[in-house]
Amino acid sequence: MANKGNFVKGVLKRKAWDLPESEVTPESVFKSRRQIIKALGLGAAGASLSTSAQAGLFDVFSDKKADDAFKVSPLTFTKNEKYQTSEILTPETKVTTHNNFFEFGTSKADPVNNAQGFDVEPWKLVVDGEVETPLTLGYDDLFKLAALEERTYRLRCVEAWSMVIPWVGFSLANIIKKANPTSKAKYVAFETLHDPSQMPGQRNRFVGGGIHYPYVEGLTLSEALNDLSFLAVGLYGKTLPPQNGAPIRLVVPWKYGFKSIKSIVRIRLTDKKPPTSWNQLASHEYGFYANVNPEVDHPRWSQASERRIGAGGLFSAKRIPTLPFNGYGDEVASLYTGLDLRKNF
Ligand SMILES: Nc1nc2c(c(=O)[nH]1)N[C@H]1C(S)=C(S)[C@@H](COP(=O)(O)O)O[C@H]1N2
Ligand SMILES: [Mo]
Repeated sequence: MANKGNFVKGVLKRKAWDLPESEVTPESVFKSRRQIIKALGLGAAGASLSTSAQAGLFDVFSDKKADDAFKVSPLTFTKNEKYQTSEILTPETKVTTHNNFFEFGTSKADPVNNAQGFDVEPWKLVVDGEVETPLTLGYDDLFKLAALEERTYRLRCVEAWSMVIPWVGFSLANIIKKANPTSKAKYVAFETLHDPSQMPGQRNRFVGGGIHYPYVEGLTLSEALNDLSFLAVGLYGKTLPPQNGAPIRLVVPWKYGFKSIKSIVRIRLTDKKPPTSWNQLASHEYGFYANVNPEVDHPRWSQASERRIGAGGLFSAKRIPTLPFNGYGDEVASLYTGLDLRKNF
């Protein structure tokens, strides 16, 4: 898909839709990612390889139905009335073309352009560690673990943009309870597929943004058992497109988006706090908790507001105030009583 000719062109002259991040996110965010690349000694090549989405399979400005092009199928589910919103949904074409999935490249258009060959069938998801009943689940099992429901959640990226997305899936608690945690279980560790043959970012540190793959994430057991913690197998009524984390991904709406790990192959219950990918890469910038918090700024930019992506994409996105716990404080604030959320960011 991405090819060298386009790559060279991309360095000199980007296509309109492949705007540099400096134009679509606060300048400081752009700098931070570049500084990480620089600190890793990846140099100019690292900064410019992110223009690999030059093939332009999907025009992020067009309103043509993106799902016609993706391998997705309709799902049967009920609407969970408790988790609906009067907010305007982010259009499906934006949800499926503006992505962070560094395994497929670091530009927002890279995942949609590079992930269409991603094979999710067969799939294997293992649930193990501190459990009485380890589980090994195949692709079809993922859709039968619990009755599928639709929930509309806000997704707030640490880069200060946000979306409103109707997910289809089930509470994470369902799968954890099926595995019967032992009394030692205190945390839940998650792991994304490691398959460099399918994921260009895992073959090449430039493309993958310097992350040490596989991408890993974690929650405390009480966070994981909170009803809001969700395993999504679909969005907008259909199975997940690869760029959104097919076939199964986590959605933790009160935390920054990087906690919502995609394409999960392992869920391991542990007695110790598990390592997490962004924290490993830059621990002073990305903590374990990563709760959305307008009062605790990222070291180099404010988290007090965010740009809500609507029909116009990032360019016309409205800036709105960021809410504590992304507006889910009633459900989750009690998980953190007695914890200093400035230190535990
Ligand atoms: N494995 C994996 N999971 C990931 C990421 C990633 O790069 N790799 N990016 C995270 C970030 S930073 C965000 S904001 C969300 C984006 O989800 P979306 O593309 O479905 O909107 O996925 C998260 N999950
Ligand atoms: Mo993010």
